[in-house]
Amino acid sequence: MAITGVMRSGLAQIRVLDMEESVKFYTEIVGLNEVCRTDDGRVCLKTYDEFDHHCLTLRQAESAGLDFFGFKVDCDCLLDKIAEDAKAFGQECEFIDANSDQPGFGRRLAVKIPNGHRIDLYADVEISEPHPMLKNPHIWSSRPRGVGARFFDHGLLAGPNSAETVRFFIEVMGLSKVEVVRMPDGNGDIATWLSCNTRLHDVAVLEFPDPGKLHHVAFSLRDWDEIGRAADFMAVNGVVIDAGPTRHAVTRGQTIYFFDPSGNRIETYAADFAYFPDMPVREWDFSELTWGINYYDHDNKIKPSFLGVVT
Ligand code: M3P
Ligand code: FE
Repeated sequence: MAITGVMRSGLAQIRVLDMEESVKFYTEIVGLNEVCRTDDGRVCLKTYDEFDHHCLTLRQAESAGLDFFGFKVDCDCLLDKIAEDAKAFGQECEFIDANSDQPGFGRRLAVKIPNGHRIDLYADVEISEPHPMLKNPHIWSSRPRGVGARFFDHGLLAGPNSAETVRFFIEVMGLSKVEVVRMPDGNGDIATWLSCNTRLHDVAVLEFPDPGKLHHVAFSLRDWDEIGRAADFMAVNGVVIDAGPTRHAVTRGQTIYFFDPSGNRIETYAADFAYFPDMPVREWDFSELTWGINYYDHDNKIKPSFLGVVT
């Protein structure tokens, strides 16, 4: 399958309260590598298995949360087309200069989407060290640290106007709807999972009263074995786990949710089936959501923090 157009989600900038404590968490616990720091103090990080310059930028601020969520497109020329389509859809957008706040990135198109989030689109990204070996490649050049996050995987964006947000992702950005959870009254969807490649999802959208809220950013692990080892590592190191290790029946992903020191929720996630755009949409009734989220929960209870805490 040729993956063209919008290729994958691959960048998030999140706000943290204490930079040094956060860098320690993301490097030693999550296992990201620090790539660079900007003049204004942002820290750029990447997983050990990525080529792109970085996938996570930390910005120190007074409150935690998500500044923007980014997608890589296959050609810089597509940014102009998406800008036109986004404006026609009724969304504000602006271009951000190459190599400005995100070192190693070409120009970006920042679009405000209907749920109050900002989506950045970019095409040109430099390769940074360390990256996967290219010549007679070993599986890694130095042993992954911490839980060993492999790759940027997805984000769950909470906010109002989910239906319009999903329509934007599909009509302007070309994503496909993979799975939905219906509203309690069956009118519309409370949550939608969307993909632009063969991943289960690149982004998910959750209906929530406050705009621009982050439920979580997820990094992939390979399988249940890595999820289990990650849970052990988190427990030994006193990481605050919000949910898991468990499996979602929605997406079938194996998962742990945990909090960074600023209260941003992070997920380590291992998907177990590939998505293709000719697959029909899988649909959940709201009444089945407890086991949809936590497959092994027979008490039909979800921790209130899991659905209530966002940053
Ligand atoms: C995931 C996922 C909620 C469901 C979350 C699901 C918050 O994070 O990766 O499939 O209802
Ligand atoms: Fe997730």
